Amino acid sequence: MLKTDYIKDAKLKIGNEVEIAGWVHKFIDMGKLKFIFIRDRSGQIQVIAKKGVVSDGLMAKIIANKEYVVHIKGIVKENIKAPDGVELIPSHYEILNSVDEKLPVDPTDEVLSDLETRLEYRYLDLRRRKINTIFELKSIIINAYRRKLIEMGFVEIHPPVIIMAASEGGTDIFELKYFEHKAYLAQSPQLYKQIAVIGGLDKVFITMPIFRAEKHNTSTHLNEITMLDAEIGFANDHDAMDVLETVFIEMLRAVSSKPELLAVCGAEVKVPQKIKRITYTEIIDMLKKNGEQIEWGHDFSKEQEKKIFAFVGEEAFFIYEYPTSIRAFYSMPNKNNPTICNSFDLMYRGLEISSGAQRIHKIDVLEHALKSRNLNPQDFKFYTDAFRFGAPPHAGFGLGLERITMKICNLNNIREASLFPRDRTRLYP
Ligand code: AMO
Repeated sequence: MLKTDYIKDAKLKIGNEVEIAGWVHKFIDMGKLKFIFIRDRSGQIQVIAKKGVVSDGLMAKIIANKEYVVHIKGIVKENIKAPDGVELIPSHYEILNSVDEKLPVDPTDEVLSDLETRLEYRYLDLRRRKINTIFELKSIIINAYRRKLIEMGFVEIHPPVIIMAASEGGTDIFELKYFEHKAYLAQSPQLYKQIAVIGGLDKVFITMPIFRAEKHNTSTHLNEITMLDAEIGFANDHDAMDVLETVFIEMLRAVSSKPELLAVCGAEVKVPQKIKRITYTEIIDMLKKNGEQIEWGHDFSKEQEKKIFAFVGEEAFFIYEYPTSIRAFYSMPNKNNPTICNSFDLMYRGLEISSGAQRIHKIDVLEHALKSRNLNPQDFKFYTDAFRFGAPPHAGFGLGLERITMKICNLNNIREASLFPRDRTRLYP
């Protein structure tokens, strides 16, 4: 390795020799004294640009070009005037790589660029502390999800991404050529996680990329996301909400244990003990009482979701028992009132971050549900056949990782929560 320590750790080793490697963040010329600030993923350190170690020629290059890649060996010293009271006295200074052109995006945050330019040069944007922290937090979120479900006895499975039938219905699906057949990119692992449960795996979870060919560009939609799914055998919608509640609280707890990372994003996270459950019908009544124009049976607009958040007054809550007509075909109609189904959404900070349901497990009800949505049961034969040989009642949910990350990190646009976002116009880089 070219370094003994990350800069954050090197700063704790007062009096010791360390080796660090990173980028030239900035340069300060105070006449006799010159300082170079070196940055890596963990932070920055002030390095004295000592004559003899840093030649005049080298120094001129560094002054002219931020973002040179350097390797420095030296002793860590206390200096109350330096940031964090620490600086590095170098004994060896080596340039590992240079910068060819003027930087199109400034990793030091001195000059801010618009989102489109930042995404174009993501490798430079990512060097910014806030931006790489978003992805550190995203990694903590997905790992908390995985860890908690494994602890609860779930098995991680890996369904296909190339599929032959739309898992969420006919629209919004990317078509592709699969040798001499027509195939699609998965909109979700829905049908496969259900088949896995019917197959006896009982409690399964998935983390995978999924694709939605939605044409509209919004600040909360992407065309490729990472979906976190779970499916549970011998369970109903309330059992699935119980699991989602446990795992979501665990995800919030995991990020709240890193306040220093949240602070970089200007974010704070409160961890609830319980998550309130409110029916769709109660929400409609609440909206109407507050003068909103909405009829029972309609889905909420993004604006209405924000208003609901204000009326309910909780950061996280479930809305359940949606009208059957606005939910996916596999959602189980309620046995006392089939116009509603045993489905739910999890709302967080005014945005739907997850949806789920108890599934239809009776073949006749399932075929009827497909036909009533103008879907051909023959196209779903690989799936519907599984229900003829002893399918247990089951339920589950899917969470959008980018939406959770966006809300936790206080981001205005979901693209910020995707390393290389795919939207209506962006397929590159
Ligand atoms: P649904 O289609 O509601 O449900 O998706 C579940 C969650 O995935 C996220 N999501 C998106 N995020 C960003 N951009 C998009 N275009 C996008 N589409 C979906 C959201 C959403 O809540 N199979 C069911 C889940 C289940 O019932 O188990 C499903 O896919 O956070």
